[in-house]
Amino acid sequence: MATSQSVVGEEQQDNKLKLYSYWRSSCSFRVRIALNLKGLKYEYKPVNLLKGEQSNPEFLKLNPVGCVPVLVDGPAVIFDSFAIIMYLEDKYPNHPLLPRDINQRAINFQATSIVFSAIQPLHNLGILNYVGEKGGPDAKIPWVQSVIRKGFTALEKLLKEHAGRYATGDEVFLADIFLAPQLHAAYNRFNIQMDEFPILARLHVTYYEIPAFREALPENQPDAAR
Ligand SMILES: N[C@@H](CCC(=O)N[C@@H](CS)C(=O)NCC(=O)O)C(=O)O
Repeated sequence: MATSQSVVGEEQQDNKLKLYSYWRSSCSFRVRIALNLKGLKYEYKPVNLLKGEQSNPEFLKLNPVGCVPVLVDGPAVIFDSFAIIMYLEDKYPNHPLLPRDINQRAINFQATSIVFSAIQPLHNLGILNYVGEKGGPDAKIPWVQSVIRKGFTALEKLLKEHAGRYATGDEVFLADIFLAPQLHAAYNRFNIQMDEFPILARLHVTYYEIPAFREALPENQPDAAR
């Protein structure tokens, strides 16, 4: 994986996959897992969220929302982790990320949606800054913990009926790609007590055994703060 230092002023000239990512971004982590599972090599383009590079005019041309991740695949520029992963699934069929069974697919979408609509957006950087401004810095962690606990309670109930070795059976699918980064953040950043969530706690351990997940870990990215 090649690395470049800045998003500013770079041309999109070649056809190599490029991923605009921030090491600690859970949304970028999802896409890194999907790329790795599909065996796709990509150029890593760091966007430093703490320095505000997501609001840089050059970056806003790629993603007007001002968020990572963004995938560039030749002329295609795609933002939003779910859209990117669905694009990868359609274009690169190697290692399908969705099961064929429609019920199992629906469970994958349900679990995925809990993470991408009921957990992560409620504790992203912008929201946390707002909570900190309104309630003081000490308000941030309790807020994140309550959001994650609520989402994990729903996930634990959902997966009780469906989990196998992985979230929705014995193969790695979309739900796992969304769960692993959320679990990593819960353990490593937000100190969530996991006793109430035995299935999720077991999955967290299992994900570390998969090379595609390990290589996508925040701490293994070129822009990781050491
Ligand atoms: N729905 C988007 C959400 C993207 C998102 O929230 N990205 C975060 C990092 S995980 C970000 O770039 N935040 C920057 C900010 O809030 O300023 C996705 O799944 O890609």
